[in-house]
This record gives sequence, structure tokens and C-alpha cells, in this order.
Amino acid sequence: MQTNTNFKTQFDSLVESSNKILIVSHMSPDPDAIFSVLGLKEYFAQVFPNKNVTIAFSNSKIVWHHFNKELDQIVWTQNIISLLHEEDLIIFVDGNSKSRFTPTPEDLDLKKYKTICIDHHKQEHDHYDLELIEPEASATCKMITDYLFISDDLLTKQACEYLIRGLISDMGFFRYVRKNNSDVFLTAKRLIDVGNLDMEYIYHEVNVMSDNAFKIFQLFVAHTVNVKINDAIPNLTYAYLPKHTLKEFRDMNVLSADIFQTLVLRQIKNHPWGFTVIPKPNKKFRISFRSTVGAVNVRLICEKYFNGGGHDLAAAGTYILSEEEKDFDSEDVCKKVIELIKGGSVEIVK
Ligand SMILES: [Mn+2]
Repeated sequence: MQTNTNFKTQFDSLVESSNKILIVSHMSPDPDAIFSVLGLKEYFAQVFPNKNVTIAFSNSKIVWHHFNKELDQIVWTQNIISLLHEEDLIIFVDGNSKSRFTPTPEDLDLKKYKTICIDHHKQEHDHYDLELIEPEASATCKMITDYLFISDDLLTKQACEYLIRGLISDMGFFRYVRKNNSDVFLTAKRLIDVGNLDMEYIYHEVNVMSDNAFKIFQLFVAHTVNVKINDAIPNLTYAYLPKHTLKEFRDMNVLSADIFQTLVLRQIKNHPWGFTVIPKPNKKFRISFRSTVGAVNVRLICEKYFNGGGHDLAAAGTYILSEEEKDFDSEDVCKKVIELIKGGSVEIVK
């Protein structure tokens, strides 16, 4: 097992011996992915202010009303591999298999670089020179706080603000806390105390909706369906945005989907899990699941059918229309998802 100082020492010495560093996180980034890289950026500003560091995602730019300035400092590219020239160190965060970071994992030869991975996902992982992979950890932001920001002097207010947002997002504002991960409160306490943070403000800011986001939220509610599949599978709720909303709202729908998932999915009595479907460009749909203990393991579903992944209780992936499905709208995709779930076997989360 890694001790905190031990990991930091190894991390720092790999960084020290590198000239050009690339920090990447997973495609379809969630708040833990975004704030992990921003947290690392703060760490570098404190400890390695002169290192040449690039932060990038293989993803189109995310729209996030509060953090647009920060998001502009990130390189948003089709494929992070196109950025690799003189880089000698790659740091992977919030994912541990290279297929999470690039659409062409076969083109990324990890042996050509020094590599570090900090992550808390469960699946089979690739190998890195320095690995900190703890499936029980609540969030990558928590690991970065505990293992790198080991002294309070390193924790700027800015770092605390970033890291707490990633941490509470993966913890569903602490709804996922159980005996095995309740130490998340200790990390949260440190971030709140050192950063002098106010949770009420952060809760408001994370869940606040612009006029357009609220319109999307209303559309989700208008297209919500409760389903009973069969006796072996707990009832679920699904909701979708019709295809025509893509032009109108662009990237905003992901943000509203998040809020809808938090406020509605799993909150309808006897429907302990569910998913949302939103249209993306190029005949793609983003499928995002939420579940609860006693309901279905949604990570396995996303890995098996939707080329995605995540956690047992919160996971996402993509559905791409085949030639004969080219006229499908989001509702047809929802029915397809139900069909796949019905046809396969599901695992219940204990
Ligand atoms: Mn995470």
C-alpha cells in the first residue's frame, strides 16, 4: 500500500526529471475529471511553477457557466495523441485504461513515455510507471488532496475550491458515503477549513440553472417514463431530450442532465435506478445511468453495451446509430436501451 509521503516523493521525482508534461483525463469529462486536472494545475503552480505543462482532453469544449475561464486554459482536441511531440511524462487522472483518454488507444504506446496514473475506477487497467489506483476512494480529487497536497501550506483557496467540487460531485453531495469510504468527510473537512469554504454557496453554484438550463430540465421532465421490465430487474425511470434540441441547446444539455439526474432519478418511489439519453452530433447519443444499492450495477451495463464506464452506481457511455437505425430519435434509443437490458443479465449492487 502507498503511504502519502511515499507517493508524493515518487510523483515529484518523476516530474522533476521531466521537461514536457501532459496531464489528461477521460473523454466525456465529469466534474471529478475536470477538477482533478485543475487541482493538479494548482499543485504544479505551487511546487513546480517553471515546468512546461499542458492539460488536455480528447473532447469538444465543455460549457460550464462558472468555470469558462479555467476551461479555456485546457486544450480541447479530437485526440490527445496529436499533442504528443516532445512530451516525456504523461499523467493520467480519473481513468486507468488508455481507451478512456483517447479514441484511438492502439496508437498510444505507453512504453514511449514516463507515465503516472491516479484513479479510483474498478475495471482492468493498463500499466503505468507510477500507479495510485484505489477503487474504494470516493473521488480522484480526494486522492489528489490526500496524496499530493499533504501539507496545508500547499492548499491554496483556489485548490480547495476545485478539489471540493470534484469530490462532492462523485459523492453525490455525500449521498454515496458508506462505512468503507466515510473518510471522505475528513478530506472534505480539511478542504472546507483550509479554503474557508461555504457548502451552501457551493451547492447553489453547482445546481443553479440558467434560463436555458431550466428549459432543458423541463423538457427532461416532460419526457420522463417510469418502466417495469420484469420481476428480476428493479423498476427504472428514463428521460430523454428529443433530437431537435441539439441545435437549440448544444452542449448545455449535459449540465442539465446532471441536475436532472441528481434531483429526479432514483427519487421516484420504487424506481431506484434509471438513465437519461441526450442527442450528440454524428448520430451519437449520450447514455448516462444512476443507480442505488439494491438496484442494478450500471458500470457493467455501460462497459458492455455503450463503450463507456464509471462506477457501480453512476456510469455513462455512448450509443451510435447503425445504418438501419439512422432515423431513430432519442425515444427510440431509450427503447433500444431497455431491450438490451432486458436481453442481458444484470448484477445487483449490494
Ligand atoms: Mn471520478
